Amino acid sequence: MTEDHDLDVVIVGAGFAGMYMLHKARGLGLSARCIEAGGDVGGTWYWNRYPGARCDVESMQYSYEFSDELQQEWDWSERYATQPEILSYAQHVADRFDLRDDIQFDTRVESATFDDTTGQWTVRTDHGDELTARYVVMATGCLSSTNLPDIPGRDSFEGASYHTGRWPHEGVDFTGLRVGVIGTGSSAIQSIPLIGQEAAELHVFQRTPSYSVPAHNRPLDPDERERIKADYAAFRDVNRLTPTAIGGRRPSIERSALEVSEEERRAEYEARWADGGLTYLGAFTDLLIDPAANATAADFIREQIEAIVEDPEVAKRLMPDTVVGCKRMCVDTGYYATFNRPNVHLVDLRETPIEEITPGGIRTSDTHRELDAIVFATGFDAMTGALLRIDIKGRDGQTLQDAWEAGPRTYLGLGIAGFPNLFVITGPGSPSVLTNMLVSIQHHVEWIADCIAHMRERGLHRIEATLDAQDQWVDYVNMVADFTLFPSCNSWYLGANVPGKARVFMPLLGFPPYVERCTEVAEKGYEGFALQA
Ligand code: NA7
Repeated sequence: MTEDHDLDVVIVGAGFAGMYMLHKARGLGLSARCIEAGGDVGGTWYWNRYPGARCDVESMQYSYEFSDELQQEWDWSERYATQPEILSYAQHVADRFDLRDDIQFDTRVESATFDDTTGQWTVRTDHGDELTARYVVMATGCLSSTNLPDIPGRDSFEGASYHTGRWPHEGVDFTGLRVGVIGTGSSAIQSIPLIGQEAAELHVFQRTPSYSVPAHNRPLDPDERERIKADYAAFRDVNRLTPTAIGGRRPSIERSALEVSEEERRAEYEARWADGGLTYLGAFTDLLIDPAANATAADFIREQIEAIVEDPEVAKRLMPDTVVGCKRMCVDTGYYATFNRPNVHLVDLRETPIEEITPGGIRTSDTHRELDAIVFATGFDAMTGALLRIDIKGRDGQTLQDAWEAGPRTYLGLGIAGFPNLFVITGPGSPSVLTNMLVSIQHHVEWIADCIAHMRERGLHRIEATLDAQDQWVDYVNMVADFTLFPSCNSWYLGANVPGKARVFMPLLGFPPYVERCTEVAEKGYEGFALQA
C-alpha cells in the first residue's frame, strides 16, 4: 500500500495508450504514475492469449511512430503479428523507455474522486493505495472488460472453462478433449481453426454468423519491410489519411459499387479477397452507406463460403444475412474450411438455442452435448465497460454511471462535462475501434500532452468540456452514424451485445475529419472546453 500525493498525472492502464502517455508525460517533466491491473504491460495483448490471437491490422502499421529509432530497430516477422510478438514489442518499448519504474502492476483502480476545493483527483486501488493528482488519464482500453453471458447453469459446469480475453498464460492443451466454443466473432474465428486441429470434437455454438475475409498471412518479405522503413513517415502519412487510418494494398478509388459493371465489381472483390484483410470493405465508397451496394459485397462473401464449405447445409448456416461491415468484419486463416473437418460441428443457435449449461456440457433445445471444456468467445463490454467499472466521481459528487446512464457522452471522446481534468484515450465519441488503434492512441496522447503543456504555460489548472460542446458533439457522432448502415445490426459498437446496455453508436466514423476538428479545437484555445486558473 502506497500513498503518493501531489502527482501531476495518474494514468490508468499500461497498454499501448498508457505506456505512451507515461512516456509523453515524463517528457513534459510531469510526475506521473501508471496503475495496471495486469502483471505486465501490453493491455489487450497481455490478456488475449487464446490460440491464433493476432492483430488484423498489418504489423508494419500496428506500431508506434513517435520514435524513429524504435520503428527502425524493431523487425516484425509476419504480415499480421501474433499476440506473442505484439506483447514482446510492448515489453521492448517498456524496457527501451524505462517505463516500468513508474508503473504499478497487478493493481486495479477502484475509484477516482474529484475534489472541487483542491482541484485534485484522488485515485484509490484494490491494494489500498491512495494517490492524488491534478490530472487523470483513462487509458483503460476499448475491449478490456470481458462479457461473460449469464447463461443458466453457467457456473455449474464441471469441466474447464475459459474466456478468450482472459486466457491462461501457460496455454491450454485441448488434445483429445470435447470442446464447445460459444461465439463466432473475431476471437472465435481466429481460435476455432487451431482448437479444431487439437480437439477430439469441437462444437461451435453460433448465434450470429460473421463475415470473414482471409488474412493470407505470411512471413514479411524483408524487401517490403526495408522499403517501408526507408520512408516510414511517408507510409504512415498516407495511411493516416484513410477513413480508418489503415492503409490498403490496393489504391482506394472514389466510386460507387453500383456505378461499375458487374465484371468490374467482381474483379475488385476478387482482387481484394486475394490480397486478404480488412480493406475488402474499402473496395467502393458506398459499401457502408447504400444497402444495394453493400449487398454486392455481402453476396460475394457468401459465394466464397459456399465454395469453401463442402456440406451445403453447413455452408448455409455459416452465411450471414446482415449488412457486411456493420458488425466488425473478421479476418481469418482457414476458418470456413475448418467446418470440413469431421470433428468440427456447427450448432446454429437461431434454430436450437442454448437452454442451459449443465455440469457435463451444454443443452440446446434439441439435445445435450457432453463437453470437457467450454470456451467463451463472447466478447467485451466494449468502450464503456472498463470506465464504468471504476467508481468515478466528478464535480458535485456526480458519478460517471449516472452521467452515462442513457449511454456515453463525451466531447471529442477526450473529455466529459462534469469531470474536470479527466481525459480518456480512445473514448466513446472518438474514432477508436473503427481505426488502427495505434494511430488513434498516438493522436490522443499527443493531443492530451499538448493540452496539459498549454495549460501549464498559461498557469491554468482546470479544464472541463462544456455541456453545450458535449451535446453538439454527441449529436454529430450520431448524425454521422445515422448516415451509414452501421446502426442497422446488433453490434458491440452499439452496446447491443450486453443485455441492458444503452443502445448508442459509440465510435465516430472517419479519422481525418476528426483529427482536423481536434486540431481546430486546440488552435482556438481549446474551444468547447472551459479553462480556469
Ligand atoms: P465479439 O465480436 O463481440 O463476438 C462475440 C461473439 O459471442 C458473437 O458471435 C456473439 O454473438 C457471441 N455471443 C455473445 N453472447 C452470447 C450468448 N449469450 N450466446 C451465444 N453467443 C453469444 O467479440 P470477439 O472477442 O470475438 O471480438 C472482439 C473484437 O476484438 C473484434 O471485433 C476485433 O475488434 C477484435 P452475437 O453476434 O452477439 O449474436
